Amino acid sequence: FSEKDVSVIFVLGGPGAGKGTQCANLVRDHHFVHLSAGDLLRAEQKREGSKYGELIKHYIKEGLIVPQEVTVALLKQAIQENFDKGNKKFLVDGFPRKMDQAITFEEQIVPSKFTLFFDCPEKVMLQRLLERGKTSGRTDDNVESIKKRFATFIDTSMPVVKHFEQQDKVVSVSCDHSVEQVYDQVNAAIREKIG
Ligand code: UP5
Ligand code: MG
Repeated sequence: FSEKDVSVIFVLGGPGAGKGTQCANLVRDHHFVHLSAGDLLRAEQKREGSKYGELIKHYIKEGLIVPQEVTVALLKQAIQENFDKGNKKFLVDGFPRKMDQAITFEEQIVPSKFTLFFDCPEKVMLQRLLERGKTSGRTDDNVESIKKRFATFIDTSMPVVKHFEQQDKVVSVSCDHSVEQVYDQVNAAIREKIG
């Protein structure tokens, strides 16, 4: 895709920072297509006949990053399908969370416009995830998996945020506030960058 045809905003931030919640607000008000890499992986894991089901299940429970070939292919397919229906604006949520994915996506699909980064203290994220875990049914919303997700985020995903910061392509939002207060910041960032 060319950057003229397709706008991609990466949405990054720790586990439970509120990426999905704020993306839903942006879909409502700005008509983005919301593609959560985690949701795409969970759907692929459940898909009958998927050869990656067991692999995805293991990586998610362990808080590890699924090999990029799987995730990039799922995203590429989802972008193509939505593009064919006339959609041009995409929020890519929870991706890229490893340097190799960032480079592959921008080379093989399209360069990102910018990254919306959700900055959130670990103890706030922990509390949110444990609360959600009571009803989410997610295999990774338990203390052991959450700790592993935090470690992967710091070691593997923060370098991606730093990489885009060096290109001056990151807008940070502070997330230890109500959903509405966070959305005010998100909305301001989108208006400024996209209009
Ligand atoms: N909540 C949200 N905002 C709030 C606020 N301001 N105040 C109070 N409560 C707030 O929110 C989490 C919870 O907090 C919800 O209950 C919400 O109501 C509340 P949510 O919006 O769901 O946060 P989000 O940042 O989306 O959290 P999520 O758990 O989805 O983040 P992760 O990044 O951990 O999960 P994801 O689904 O992206 O990835 C899961 C796994 O998939 C990864 O660990 C990894 O194993 C794998 N993966 C890959 O391998 N590769 C990828 O590219 C992507 C994922
Ligand atoms: Mg999410």
